[in-house]
Amino acid sequence: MKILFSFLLWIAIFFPSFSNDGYKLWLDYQPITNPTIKKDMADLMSGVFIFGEDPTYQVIRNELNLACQKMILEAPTFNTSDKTKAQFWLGTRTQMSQFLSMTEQVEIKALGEDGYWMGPVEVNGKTHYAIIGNRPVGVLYGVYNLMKSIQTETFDKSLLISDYPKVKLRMLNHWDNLDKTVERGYAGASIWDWHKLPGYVDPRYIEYARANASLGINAVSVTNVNAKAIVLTTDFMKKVKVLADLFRPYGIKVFLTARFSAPMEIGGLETADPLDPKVKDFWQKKTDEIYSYIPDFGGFLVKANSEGQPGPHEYGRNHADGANMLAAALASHQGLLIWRAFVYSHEVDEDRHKQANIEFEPLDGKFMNNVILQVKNGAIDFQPREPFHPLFGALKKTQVGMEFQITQEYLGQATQLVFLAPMWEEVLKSQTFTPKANSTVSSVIESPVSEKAITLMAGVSNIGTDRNWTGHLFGQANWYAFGRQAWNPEINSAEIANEWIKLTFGQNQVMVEKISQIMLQSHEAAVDYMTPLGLHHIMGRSHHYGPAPWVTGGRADWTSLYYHRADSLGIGFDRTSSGTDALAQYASEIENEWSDPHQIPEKYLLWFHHVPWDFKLKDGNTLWNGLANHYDRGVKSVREMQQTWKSLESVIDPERWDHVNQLLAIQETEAVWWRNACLLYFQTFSKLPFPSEIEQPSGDLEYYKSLQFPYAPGIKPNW
Ligand code: BDP
Repeated sequence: MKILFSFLLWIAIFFPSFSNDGYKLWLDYQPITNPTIKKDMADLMSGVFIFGEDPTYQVIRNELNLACQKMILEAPTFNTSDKTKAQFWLGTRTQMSQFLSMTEQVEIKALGEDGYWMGPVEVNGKTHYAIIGNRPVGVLYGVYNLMKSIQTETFDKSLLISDYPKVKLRMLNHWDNLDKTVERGYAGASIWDWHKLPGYVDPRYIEYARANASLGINAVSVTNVNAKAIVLTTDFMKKVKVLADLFRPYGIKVFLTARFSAPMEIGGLETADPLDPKVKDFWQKKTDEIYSYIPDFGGFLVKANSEGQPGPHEYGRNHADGANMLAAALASHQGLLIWRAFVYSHEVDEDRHKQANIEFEPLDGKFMNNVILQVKNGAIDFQPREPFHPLFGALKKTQVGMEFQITQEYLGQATQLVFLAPMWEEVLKSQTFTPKANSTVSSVIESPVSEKAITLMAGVSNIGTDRNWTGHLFGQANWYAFGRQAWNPEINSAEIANEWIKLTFGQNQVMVEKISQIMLQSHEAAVDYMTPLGLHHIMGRSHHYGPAPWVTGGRADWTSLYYHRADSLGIGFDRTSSGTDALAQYASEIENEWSDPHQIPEKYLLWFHHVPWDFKLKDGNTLWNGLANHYDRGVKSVREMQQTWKSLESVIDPERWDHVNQLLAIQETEAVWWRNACLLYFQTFSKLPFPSEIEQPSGDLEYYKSLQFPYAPGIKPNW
């Protein structure tokens, strides 16, 4: 056995370039080369004592087994009888209370349900290294943190570390259809095999649970928000139960999307009116039935009266009537009702930007306390850059949760490397100035509005059946970043990138710096070559792949023209008081500053202002030249990313290097396409020449306009 291990170690050290398809994500434990860390890990693992029994402790044992065999090429020794001899203790505060001082106990208790405390504990002259939580899942989170510190070679056994999540519900929203297609999914099919469930349990479900738990993600909604009523049938519940049972030891709760009209579709009723007693009864019975299968079921996620989905408006009721009726059915089970604020309608003659606030502000304070309003980061729709949604701050008595989109619907889908953490960080750090003078988006989502309120951050998943889970290998970094930011919305993007790179590619310092550089420049690059200076929603119709600022016809708020409003005088959407006045939905500090086209941060200029082509930008350029410069800069930035990646060929395994290298070449082509198509199109309005210092947009606008993408993934094909 020893010989085999030595052989494997030898191979691992001398052939780091073994093929790697990315399946193991950031949990691909590698042999530790740092002798001190290796010894410390070996010492710890030579005597592991877990206090008590719990299904989560079995997960911990499995993880330690796997990690040790990979990292130190030895199995851990679980000591089950004599804790005093064990080096490494794991358990909850109550299980270990007799060994902890009062101060330690108070400190650990304050870390809450999911927090953990780790470090040396001295008992009768012997030092044990301990990981302690208030619940077993806290211990599990501590174990993942320990593994991370060992893998990244930052472990220091003398340090006391404690941490806890700032947001209670850290949730993935899958937009997975029941036929295995994924709405806006770019990584293959849905990982949920509803046909083979409940009988067949795909081992991938466990890998999925591990990955989420390693980030602290503790909730998943498994079905598309454009929901089907069949999800609420008994047969389906039996399938979901299998997932819920599997995920429970990993601390993950399951949610389902509820179709508002289900009482009619599967309940035989003639109405879905939320105030109708028969409708209430339908939902109560359905909810009770789900809880009979899944006692810790999380609750429902609902998209209603948006993009054609049914909702309370059909019956003259408002969103609070709809949400509260479902919340009442869940309340006795401690379930949550997550209601989406992504509502807009083309029948309403109002700027789409304003519609959610118009609907929800009058309802502030009217929701039950187990309702969370899930608000997208911006008021339009997951654009490459959006100012924060004005509902953050505007609602004071309603719990609002964040919805980010991890899948890159508008950000290059699976052919582009765009690290989203900087974009999310920008939103989270935005000052809202309300409800408190020093409020930010992150403080709003971290603060419960009442004693019982639950805080939430949700991310629309980018996961599919591709071997590497996310289509583009760097999509994994976005899944990772979402988990880290949901745990701690204050964390900075560079730190997340650094962790992910080390866990994914290893410790080579030069490589870490170079990849980090690529990741941290990638979002700004994408904004530059797609939608600089506040442009938005100018992508291809329906599939949203590639540039199409010319889209017009049909429903106005699904066209590009509606958003960029280019004409012979200038470009941009006037949302000031002389336009739609969407700015009035923000705090006066923001409204005042942003109403002035010379004061608003330039990145939001065309989002809120229609300005002339010769408008002077801060750097002295005209708007037209500035726009051209941004588009061109975006392309150049991608070329830089490409060159940096090429320089890493010798230090990254060929399979992953080549995968990313090929995709960066596509990204470069797509960036050039974006720049050319947009500039040639906007030039038909500005009638101005391109600045001489940029690479001149080439190609023919009519050609760009004629391009069709029948194979674009993520939506149901219409052929
Ligand atoms: C948009 C997507 C659409 C989703 C919708 C939503 O294009 O497919 O159904 O958001 O969030 O971004 O409900």
